[in-house]
Amino acid sequence: MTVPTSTAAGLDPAQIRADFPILAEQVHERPLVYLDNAATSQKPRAVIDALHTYYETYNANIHRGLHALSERATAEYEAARSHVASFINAAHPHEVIFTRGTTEAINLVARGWGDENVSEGDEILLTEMEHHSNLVPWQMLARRRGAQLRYIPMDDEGRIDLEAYARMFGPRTRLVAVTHMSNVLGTITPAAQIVRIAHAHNVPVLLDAAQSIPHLPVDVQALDADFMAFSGHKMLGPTGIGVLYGRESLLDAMEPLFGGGSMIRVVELHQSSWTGLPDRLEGGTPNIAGAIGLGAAVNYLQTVGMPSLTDHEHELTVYALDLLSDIDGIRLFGPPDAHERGGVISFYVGDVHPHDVGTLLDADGIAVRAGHHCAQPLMRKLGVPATVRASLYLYNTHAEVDCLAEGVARAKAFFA
Ligand code: 7TS
Repeated sequence: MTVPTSTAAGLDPAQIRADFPILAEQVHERPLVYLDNAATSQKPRAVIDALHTYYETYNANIHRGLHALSERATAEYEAARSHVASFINAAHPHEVIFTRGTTEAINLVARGWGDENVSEGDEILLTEMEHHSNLVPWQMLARRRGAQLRYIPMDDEGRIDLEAYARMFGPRTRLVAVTHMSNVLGTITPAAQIVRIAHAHNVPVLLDAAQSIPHLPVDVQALDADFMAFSGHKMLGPTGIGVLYGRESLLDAMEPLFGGGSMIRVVELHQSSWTGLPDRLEGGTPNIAGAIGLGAAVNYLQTVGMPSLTDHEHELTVYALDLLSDIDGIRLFGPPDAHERGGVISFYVGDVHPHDVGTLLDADGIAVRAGHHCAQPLMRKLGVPATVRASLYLYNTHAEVDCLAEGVARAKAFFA
């Protein structure tokens, strides 16, 4: 693996960029400026190599064969689980359940925990800034079980009103499910306080950590979170692999969603019994290559050092907010103070439709996302149909932020 540079003065993006082959690509004959990291991140060579090596040298199914390749594949798959567990400081590797991504992880909890623990008249607390994948599974659960969804008051910049939140708890409150970082506003939520207040009422908390784990040091034990969901592809890993972290006692009590191979102890014709964690919740052949790739991604992030990655992104966010706010007629969403947020920057320029801004930026080789970002209720709250969203990661540079600001100013002038 190529060792990235990380010094006390911070990481060196030039050195980091050399590890990401795609960043040397041209788009529309212009150097690629990739600012769509909240949708998915690019992959370092260490991750691409881990996938190659698996398929080229030890591809086999896991936990089954008694042959050498299967033993190696099993060892690497389980090593990846241990890397992820130590990355988030889980108490045990078996508290890390591999899923397809955040969406599957949240659905697993809504079915496997929700169907067992939520009944008619019970309440689930959410926010209006959730990604659809931390909203629709709870709507489905509420419909199945006759439960109610209640929304924690927050301002337009995604700051949760903790006092109002604390007053929402009652005998019917069963779960709090909130994002740890908004994929539209960039707001970092006060997760530890949210958990502390919920636990005072014996209510568990699920954190949607899809946008936080790739960008912030996260310690599940310090946060005392009960469930946490995240996706490998947003943190330098492959698509099709993600994680449900769960406290052992909660995972143990959960019903499996997928019955099949690997998750059983004994199968009879009319009944079966389940095996223990983590296999019980991972029925069927998993994404072996994906998990191994995610393990390599986590190693890469640890070598860079999450604190220096966070510092670099913070510096770029301050710079980007500063440059963009100088553009006439721009409306920037999310907290203006970069200390309250990560590097996800949504905006609207004058009367120009976000899709038009996105198309013009693309012509300059700049990749951003324009749309509702799978957060339609939040768009409604903000009073816009869509936003343009630039999202930063460890390999982005000040020069790329300059390109973005110049591109947005040009788009504004073009449509004036
Ligand atoms: N939760 C949050 C906060 C997200 O940002 C996303 C994906 C998900 C859940 C779902 O993750 P998945 O990997 O299961 O799809 N967010 C985005 C986005 O903002 N643009 O594209 C995907």
